[in-house]
Amino acid sequence: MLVAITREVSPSLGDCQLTHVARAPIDVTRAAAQHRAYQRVLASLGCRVLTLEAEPSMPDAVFVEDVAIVLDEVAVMTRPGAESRRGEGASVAELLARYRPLRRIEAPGTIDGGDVLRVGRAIYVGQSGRSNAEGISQLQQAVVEFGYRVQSVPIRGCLHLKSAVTAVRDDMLLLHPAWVDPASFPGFNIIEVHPEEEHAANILRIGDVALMPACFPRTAHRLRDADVEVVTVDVSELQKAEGATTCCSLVFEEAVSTQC
Ligand code: CIR
Repeated sequence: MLVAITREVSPSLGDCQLTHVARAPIDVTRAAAQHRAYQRVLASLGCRVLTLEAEPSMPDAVFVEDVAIVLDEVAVMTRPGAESRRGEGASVAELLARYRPLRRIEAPGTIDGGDVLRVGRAIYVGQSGRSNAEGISQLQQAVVEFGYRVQSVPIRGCLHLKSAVTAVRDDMLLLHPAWVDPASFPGFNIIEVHPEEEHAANILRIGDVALMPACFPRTAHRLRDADVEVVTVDVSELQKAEGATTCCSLVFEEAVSTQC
């Protein structure tokens, strides 16, 4: 069974961090309705959706992906690059501790979960404004015993690595070449986002399904042409906060067999 940890939209979402997106008024009521629809889609795709209470004093707390990296064997609590986001992890850690042993990124390390792309035993981490070399090194030390290879990847012009690239399947990536070099991912089949849909690379993979924002039909078409099942959800208000589909959940297998 898949579990999806989510958190209700904060009433202060309009005061969110923004780096590469111009500030526009956010309709928080509409954002909350879109978030509930997102949760319903996760449930329809087989996830048991857990919902943490909103954090009124933490505008970005709905973006739970950034505060933890959940692997089969362990969860690593991050130390987000934006100071305003460092309090978001406590309640997520409390919940995650029921499912995984926890490790932590410590100061001066920083990592945002949005920079972490896991494909099989490979973990790619974006060298972004949010994730520094010390954080990436600590992540490497936290997971090496489980056989993961951590590799840092340069990005440009976007917030996180997963703004630029996500995995559609274990052998296939959806990628925006202006933000990350496809050569960083040798051996993968690469689908590029449609040039007029530069924010379209962030898909949430649930089994064989790619969940993506509804506003990127031409990239969705490219995925369907590659035989990928695409489900869409309208997250337009969350996109104004520089979020998309991966950022609003932490999805993982509830129980992991440790038997060979
Ligand atoms: C931030 O700048 O931290 C938030 N406004 C958006 C975070 C989105 N996170 C993600 O895509 N993983």
